[in-house]
Amino acid sequence: MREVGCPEEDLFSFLLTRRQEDLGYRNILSSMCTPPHPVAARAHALFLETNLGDPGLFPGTAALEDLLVERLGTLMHHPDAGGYATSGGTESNIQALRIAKKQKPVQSPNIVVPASSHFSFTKACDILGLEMRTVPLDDEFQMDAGAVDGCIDKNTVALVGVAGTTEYGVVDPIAALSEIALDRDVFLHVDAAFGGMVVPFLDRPVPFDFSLPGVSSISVDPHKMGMSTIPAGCLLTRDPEWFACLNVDTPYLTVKRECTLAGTRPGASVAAAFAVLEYLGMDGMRAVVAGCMENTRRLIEGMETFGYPRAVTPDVNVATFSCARAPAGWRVSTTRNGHMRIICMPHVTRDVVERFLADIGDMDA
Ligand code: 0PR
Repeated sequence: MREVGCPEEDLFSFLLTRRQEDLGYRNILSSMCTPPHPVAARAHALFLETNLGDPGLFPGTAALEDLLVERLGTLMHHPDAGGYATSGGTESNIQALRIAKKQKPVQSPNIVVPASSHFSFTKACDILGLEMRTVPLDDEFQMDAGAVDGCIDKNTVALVGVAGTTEYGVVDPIAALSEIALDRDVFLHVDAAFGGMVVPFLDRPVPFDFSLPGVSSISVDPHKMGMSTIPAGCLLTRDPEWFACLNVDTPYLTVKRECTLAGTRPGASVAAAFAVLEYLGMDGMRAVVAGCMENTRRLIEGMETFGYPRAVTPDVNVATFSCARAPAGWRVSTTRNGHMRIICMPHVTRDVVERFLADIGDMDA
């Protein structure tokens, strides 16, 4: 550290220089994040110093967290769901598996996940000492439900399905997984970190949530399609009591027990997440999602006109192509199978899609 502090103007000019090295979202087609909605930024600023790790000091902010859980639970067809605001999909997935593992104490616990599952499950298995059993995908990049039953045994503590896969944007056959989970009496966690804020707003939503009786818990991230500030995730459980198994004693705090993974937790991004839902309502979210889906369709159609076929028709706003190279200046990502991957987030407007397609056309010319 410096012996004597830096003048504020010098400091901020240094910070600004670094900030200007960041890429603007303008040409980023590879991210599941997006600039926060203006009401999210405004709410965030209002709650900067709040800490949900000691909720008795911030009862107003804690009440907002409860409201966020109630809103998201309702969206997932279970207004009485338990839940709390996490730092994102990774923490939600870890915590869901912690609950599942505690509910079924066995010698060598395993979980059954689709080959498409996010790498946060690899972290979770490492931390929790779980064996990860991977189920292959079908031609549509969905978990092959027919192969699930054979992977489950007496040591299986959880089955995982993904609603809106990270790489191909498809929803696993959650209804079939729900049946299997009930039949085999296994905890079913649905990773809807991305799709949880998309699928409920589609014209014809595929069932993936608590409306399916076998679904035990759901991850859903406001900091992705919920246009909140970072970090804002949420873990929801069918039974609020399930969180009790994670409780540790916190004798000197305003609350005497805590089930969260993090101690100190931001209230700002939770207020931001709530603000967006409240401000837009179902109607506003449907409009945002309809726009993203329309842009996804236009992008796919445009790419195919240039001879770059889609890898799959996605259920959410993730488009993938057989296309080896992106035009200069654009950030796209590449899936493990080598497909170009573009996420049509709210900042990827129709105008952005048309500019990208024009550049693809020029590249071929
Ligand atoms: N589950 C799913 C289905 C996800 O897609 C992700 C992240 C997670 C869990 C983990 O969520 P957190 O990152 O919030 O812990 N999906 C994105 C990905 O890995 C995250 C991301 C976002 C990556 C923006 C890059 C980026 O620029 O692609």
